[in-house]
Amino acid sequence: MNHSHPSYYLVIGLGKSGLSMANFLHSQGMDVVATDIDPSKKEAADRLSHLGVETQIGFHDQNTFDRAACLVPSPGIPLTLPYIRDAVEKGVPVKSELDIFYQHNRLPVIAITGTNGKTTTTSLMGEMLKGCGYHPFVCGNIGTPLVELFMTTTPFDIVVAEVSSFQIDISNRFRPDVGVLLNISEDHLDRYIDYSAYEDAKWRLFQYQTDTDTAVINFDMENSIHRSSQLAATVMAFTSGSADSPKIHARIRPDEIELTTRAGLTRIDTRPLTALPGRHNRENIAAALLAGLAVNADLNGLQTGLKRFRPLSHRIERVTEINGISFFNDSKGTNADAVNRALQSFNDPVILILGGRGKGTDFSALKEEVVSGVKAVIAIGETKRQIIDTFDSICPVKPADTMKQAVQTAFDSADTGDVVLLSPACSSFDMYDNYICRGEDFTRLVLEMKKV
Ligand code: UMA
Repeated sequence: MNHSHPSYYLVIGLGKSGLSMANFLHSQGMDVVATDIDPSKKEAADRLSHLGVETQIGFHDQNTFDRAACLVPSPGIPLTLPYIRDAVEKGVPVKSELDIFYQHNRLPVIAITGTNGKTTTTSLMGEMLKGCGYHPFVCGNIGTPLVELFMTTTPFDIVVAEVSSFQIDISNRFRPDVGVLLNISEDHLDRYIDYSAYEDAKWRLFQYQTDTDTAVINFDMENSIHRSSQLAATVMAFTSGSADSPKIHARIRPDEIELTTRAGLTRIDTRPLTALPGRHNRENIAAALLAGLAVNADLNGLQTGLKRFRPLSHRIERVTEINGISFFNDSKGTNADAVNRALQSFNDPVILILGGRGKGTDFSALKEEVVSGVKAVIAIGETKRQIIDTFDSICPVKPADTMKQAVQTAFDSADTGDVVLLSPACSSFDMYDNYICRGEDFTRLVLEMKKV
């Protein structure tokens, strides 16, 4: 290292988030060093080197961590990484992506979190705001790093950010004008000590809000009414159940959402919204409507955007039909709750392709839905053994070594009228680069099989 004075920001990880961050900090005139443990990140690093950013690729050097003025880890990198832990012990501060964004941002921000539905709700929120004439910058965990806002010339007027617990976890300032918490269920238990630590991370979204901000909260979550009473922000809640509180502004019914606005009660018929089926989607819609009202968006405009919205790929996405068997790609279903929600969307028998890299998830949370609607489970990936052990006594479980074999076995196990569903309850990293590659591979294999 040439840096004799600890004046540089050390960006750790050169995935999507780190690469944008390194570019942004450099554009702000900061001295930046970027490091990634993966040697294949050399190409990305070369582009930074051309700008004058020093890079360390294929290794991490403790000395570089210890001498930094500040560490900026990518969201996927935990603070327990020994290089980070050691540097922090020596007094090196950590700055989060969210805090750096917050420090430079001047636009109103709607930040959306939750275990499931946050990507759908974020993109729906964007579409609804467009329906009102806004120009939203839709960003965050959904795929566009937040700081990209500062490197574009497009005149956006509001930010809609999907934020993960990983991002919230290490932030000490981030204060959204509107924070949305959709739901919390078991996930990422490979990163958190226990479920309650994960829950706390999600609730931290509201930590720095004041009484001029709004917190949109699902009151069906355990302890949510009590937790909400301790927040500084104005709470606007929604419920699908029988929760009772003056803070409830949206009640979700089987075919409609009852919305309480300043103008009184409005009923929104959800039956024509076939792109957003199921109770979980009605919850996502209710949350987005409340967040829109919190920024004073026009209800008619929000509904115009809602009607225009088209579902995202890899989320219970219909691929095709072969011999009367329907194939659905739900590669984004990376935890048990998401898979339960997907299974609840079908009335026909399901052949479920399950497995991948485990995240400490307990598959037995799926047992009830598997008993009631699954004809066979096809087990793939590193969690194959665990899946066989969990379901063998209640349903036929067939192991497959590749996605191709899984698709073929699922097809062979299905009859006309059945559904083949890829909804793995696991991350994809044992077989693919990410859930998108997994979903694309599944789709490709199904379409190839159709040709045959
Ligand atoms: N790395 C190191 N050292 C380590 C470990 C990793 O250098 O010890 C490097 C890896 O080699 C890799 C980089 O760190 O090059 C990866 O960083 P990352 O995992 O943060 O991935 P990014 O590509 O920056 O993507 C992140 C989010 N990823 C995670 O939170 C895991 C993306 O969310 C997000 O879209 C993107 O920033 C833009 O903001 C993805 C995700 O899976 C979709 N999120 C989780 C979820 O939705 O459940 C939270």
